[in-house]
Amino acid sequence: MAKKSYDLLFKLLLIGDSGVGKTCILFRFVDNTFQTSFISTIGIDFKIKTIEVEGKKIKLQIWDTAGQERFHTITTSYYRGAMGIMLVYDITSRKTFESVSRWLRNIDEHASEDVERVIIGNKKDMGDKRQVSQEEGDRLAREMGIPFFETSAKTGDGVEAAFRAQTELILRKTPAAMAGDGGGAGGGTVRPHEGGGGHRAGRCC
Ligand SMILES: Nc1nc2c(ncn2[C@@H]2O[C@H](COP(=O)(O)OP(=O)(O)O)[C@@H](O)[C@H]2O)c(=O)[nH]1
Ligand SMILES: [Mg+2]
Repeated sequence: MAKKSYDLLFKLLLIGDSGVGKTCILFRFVDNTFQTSFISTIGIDFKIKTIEVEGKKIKLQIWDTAGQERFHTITTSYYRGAMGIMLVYDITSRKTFESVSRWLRNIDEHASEDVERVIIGNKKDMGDKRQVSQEEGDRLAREMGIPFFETSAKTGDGVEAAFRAQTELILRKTPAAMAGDGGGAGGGTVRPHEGGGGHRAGRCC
């Protein structure tokens, strides 16, 4: 039988105000392309990219909103099964930065309790229009205990690093039996929060 082309499958989500560049980040990461126009109406569900982290082939299924964020109608169904959330704001729009705490509350309400979060300040290529300093982003993220990255979907700067960090966070708490060499069937969706093995990877006993 053909060998599975990946070891683990992680479901990630992009979230944040409309126009911050979520869809562009996804296209940059997966297809290495950039669109200058709004593409939020395409209504894609998710894109797939497999990356290798710590010797494991990890298939990332990355979900993008179909514009529901404009109407604040992101609910439990969007968050279901998510293991990681990339919360994006736009460094050229203070309003979108101020929304971050609201999105964090939304995540608390609707997502799994132990979902891994990363905060992203996007459009760092637009330094001349910057309204939120890197220090401010850093401070907020540190207060919340969440990793922080500035990115540019336009140049690609920081995008890969943010997804890698997110993936490593999830991998770290994946039960050792699933993440280990030759572990199980070598695939399937891993939901650490359903594993009942506590937070950190269970190299227990
Ligand atoms: N200069 C610059 N523009 C960006 C960047 N990311 C997105 N944009 C632009 O911002 C607008 C909104 O992007 P989009 O991905 O549709 O935002 P979404 O609503 O969060 O999905 C589009 O015009 C993009 O071209 C970036 O990193 N740099
Ligand atoms: Mg979009």
